[in-house]
Amino acid sequence: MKVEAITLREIQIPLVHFFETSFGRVSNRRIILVTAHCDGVIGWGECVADDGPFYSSEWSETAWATTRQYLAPAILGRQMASASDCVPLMARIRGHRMAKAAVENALWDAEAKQKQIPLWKLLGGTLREIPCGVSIGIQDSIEQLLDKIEIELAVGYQRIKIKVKPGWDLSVLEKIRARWPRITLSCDANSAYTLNDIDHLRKFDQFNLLMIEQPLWDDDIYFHAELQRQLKTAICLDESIHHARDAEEAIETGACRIINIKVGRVGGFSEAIEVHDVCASKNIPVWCGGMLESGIGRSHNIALSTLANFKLPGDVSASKRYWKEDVIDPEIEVTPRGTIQISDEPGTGYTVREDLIEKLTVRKEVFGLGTK
Ligand code: OSB
Ligand code: MG
Repeated sequence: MKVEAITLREIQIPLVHFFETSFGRVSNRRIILVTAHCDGVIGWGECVADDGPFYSSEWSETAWATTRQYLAPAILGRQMASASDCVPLMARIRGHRMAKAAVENALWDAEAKQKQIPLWKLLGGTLREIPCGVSIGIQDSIEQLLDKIEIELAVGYQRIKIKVKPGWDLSVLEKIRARWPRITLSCDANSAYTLNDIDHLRKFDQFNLLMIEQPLWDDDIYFHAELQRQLKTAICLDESIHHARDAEEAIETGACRIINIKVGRVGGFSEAIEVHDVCASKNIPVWCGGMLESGIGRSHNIALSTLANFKLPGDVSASKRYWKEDVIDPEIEVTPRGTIQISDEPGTGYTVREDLIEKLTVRKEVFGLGTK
């Protein structure tokens, strides 16, 4: 396929409910979307970068600038046998993985549509139904959090993950466990602790958690190994894993027993599959993380979650938990078993609502062969 044009677009959408982590609260999402126009087919990709450099150093503006100045020119007009051929074309550009992922995933989407096969099959997936969990942010009160957990359990979600930080951790977990001693529960610190907190972190062991996600620094692997040696609870790494070599290093040093794969964080589907395969070969289960994506990114997360080593429930949940109206049709729905059923339709199985996206667009730029 040949990339004839790339469209960059920024949409803004309010979340149904604010989402708070140890690094801050968001109420509105500002999302960069990429469309790749290839041989008459349009593929969509979503950049998961946030509206500020808080989860990672990448954010909306760096993604926009890097795509317009480096990524789009690197692939425009290029003939590719498959979407993954864009990886070497963009390799000279260091980092900027979320920006790259949006471009690469748009090409995978286009390729699946062109070949008239489901994206999940093109990625090498096999699972036909994927287990779903929810990530519940820090709330204004513990009572509010307990109410939210009750609602999500009633819907059928298979795993509850709460966000923790110093001051919103042990007492919260204690209340949850007092009410639900047996649910599958995990927590995500988004790097809120240091090794000075080791005695404090050991107290998390009493709650029988499925995992504690990213307790220490976002750029660290080595000291997570030190911490994992002192914890019974499995550590799961999110922020620290940027590519398959990071995954290998984390597994070999014993820094974690579980890995969260976010396709944006690792730079696109090709690298996500590599991370998945490394983990599979070393018997480390993975699950698919979320970044408060619109339906476009979410549908890509669903496709990725069909790979065989996605053994744990992911942060892949229903559209209505995030948006009054999602940008895809049908919206993503979860069965009473807490699963998402995988469609046999070509592409993602969800249609992008271009009319709605047009209404939500606050900025748009088209790069064609003439503008190269
Ligand atoms: O660490 O997994 C995270 C959201 C934004 C940034 C980081 C994270 C998250 C989530 C939400 O946990 C997952 C989702 O429901 O999309
Ligand atoms: Mg996380």
